[in-house]
Amino acid sequence: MRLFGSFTSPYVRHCRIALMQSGLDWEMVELDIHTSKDPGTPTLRVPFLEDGTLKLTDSTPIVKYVREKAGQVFIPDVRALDRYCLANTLLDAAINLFLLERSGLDIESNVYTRRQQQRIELVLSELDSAPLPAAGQLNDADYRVAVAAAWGQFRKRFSIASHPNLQRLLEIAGENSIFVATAPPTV
Ligand SMILES: N[C@@H](CCC(=O)N[C@@H](CS)C(=O)NCC(=O)O)C(=O)O
Repeated sequence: MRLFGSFTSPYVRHCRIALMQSGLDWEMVELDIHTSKDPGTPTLRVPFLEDGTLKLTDSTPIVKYVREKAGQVFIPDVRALDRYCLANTLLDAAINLFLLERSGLDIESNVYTRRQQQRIELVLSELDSAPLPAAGQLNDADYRVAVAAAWGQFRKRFSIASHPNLQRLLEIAGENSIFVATAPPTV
């Protein structure tokens, strides 16, 4: 099984966590989606996964596929699934602003990008109000929130200084060696 992506992407990180925890045979194929001429995915995004003839183009089916192939479960609880989706909304908005700013857009002077910023702050507050997992008991909603919060700090796209539960979640996730091993490179 081959996972295509970058070591800085939070979506790829979550897939790598699931794969490293699965015991399955897999390899990572590093891909810079912004410079690759023919990346091999219609989304023009990473991650994507190939397993024989199966091709998956989004981190959610990838994590679900890996968990189930390894005999594990992927978010059976609807409230946890909603939290997972909120973390995706946070990431999508923050990555969108990151890429728009990098492409030269003044994100302060545009009505939609200001709405994206507001969305980030509201979702952070909502995620901060959720109960915390016990150490060693993270589910895929917890991992998704943790990789999102960590990516926001890594790229300095949002602050969690006023969100103590999110800070604590990162501490709990930081006790997991695979979460630590998949952290984005600092150089
Ligand atoms: N819904 C997708 C989002 C993936 C995504 O946004 N990936 C980013 C990297 S973190 C990307 O490839 N962005 C390139 C672009 O938007 O052009 C997933 O969950 O896999």
